[in-house]
Amino acid sequence: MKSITLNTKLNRLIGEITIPGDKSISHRSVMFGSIAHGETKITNFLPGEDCLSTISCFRKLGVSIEEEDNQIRISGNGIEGLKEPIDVLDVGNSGTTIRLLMGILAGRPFFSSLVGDSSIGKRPMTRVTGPLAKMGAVIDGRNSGSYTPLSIRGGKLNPIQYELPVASAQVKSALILAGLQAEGITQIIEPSETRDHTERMIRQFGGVIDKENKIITVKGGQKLTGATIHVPGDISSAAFFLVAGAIVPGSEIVLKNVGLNPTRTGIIEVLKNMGADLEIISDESDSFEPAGDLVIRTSSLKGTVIEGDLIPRLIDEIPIIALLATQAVGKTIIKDAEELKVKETNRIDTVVNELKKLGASIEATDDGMIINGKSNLHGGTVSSHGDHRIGMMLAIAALVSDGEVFLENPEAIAVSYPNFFEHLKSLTN
Ligand code: SPQ
Repeated sequence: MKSITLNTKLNRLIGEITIPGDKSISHRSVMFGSIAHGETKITNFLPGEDCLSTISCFRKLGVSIEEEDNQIRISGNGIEGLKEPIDVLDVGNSGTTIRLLMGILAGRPFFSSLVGDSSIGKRPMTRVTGPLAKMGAVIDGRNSGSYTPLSIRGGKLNPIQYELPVASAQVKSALILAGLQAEGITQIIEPSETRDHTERMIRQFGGVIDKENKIITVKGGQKLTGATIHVPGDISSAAFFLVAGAIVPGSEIVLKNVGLNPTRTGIIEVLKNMGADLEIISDESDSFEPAGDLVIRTSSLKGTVIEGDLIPRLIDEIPIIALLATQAVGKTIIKDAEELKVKETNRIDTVVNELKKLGASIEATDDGMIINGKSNLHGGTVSSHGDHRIGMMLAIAALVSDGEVFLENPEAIAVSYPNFFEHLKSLTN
């Protein structure tokens, strides 16, 4: 699919959708199932391309993984059961796969090599390879180990006390996974709290990890045991329909099974601050990853400021929040979000350039963007630039644009939301 013509201005979106499994949690469930002893059963797994890359890498490491619909069964032989791969490990488009996998491979006494697509080739890896090398892993790669292709010869690891220079759940998780294999106690200090799925997953697999005041402590040599994991829906996927429901006139959308982990719910706070009519209608907060059902209705919106500790809690939602801000009255300022520059694309530049093509009043800043609303968007030709979140944001933008919107490279959306267009269509019938 090279390009598609998207729905143009719609009167309303009505209906109910069940949000597919969380990408971050799906990755981690396969990783932990693969390094634990015994059987792991995963339900509501996200069959997005990124998570399938994780499965393919662990199969190459000798793990038996069966897939049927959205259910996965893993027969784990412990982390010491992983085998030297005879082939390169291809992570596709997935930053989570490569960075977390490096944390695991750093402690394994064998050689492996990692590659990914052209977007992965531009994403910085020193943030992970640097501290892992300090722990004792031998890592090399293009530009002195900064970029893929990368090679790792793992082995005995020393524990580390490490203050993260950027708020990144991927770096934190890679160091936790390496720390689980080190001889002693590893401590990681976060500048701002990031998603804590790795920490929750360790406990679910019978391990111990402590967290106090942004300091995470993990002991090496723990034995993890296979578990049953139910993956809640991905709030980052739900975000596209939350925004669609808020900005398409006359809408009411019920979103079932949305993950409500507090380290991920920044989008809910922003929508509420901007005046959205959003309600949590049921909430299962006692499960290992909280989830619930939400309803969103159209309302008038006002600009806001998004900054500081809130940024890591909604980092992947910023492209769709930028669209939301074009439909709000007044100025929205997004700052402290430099990390957007090193995602699947430079998401500051891509969001600003693509939304400008549809008539938005939006400017890039060094660490974010400034949006002036409310704008009447018009048709045009836009591109996902191979970035799933940009593709979905533009598909939602088309719903409030006058005139046809042509989206180039829509296939990128399958990275995290393979049935996105089916869900969108079901709300327009
Ligand atoms: O996996 P990948 O490609 O890095 O995916 C993205 C996304 O938009 O889906 C980022 F581009 O999400 C990251 C997120 O930005 C997933 C993630 C995780 O599962 O740990 C953490 C965040 O990245 P980081 O660099 O802040 O740790």
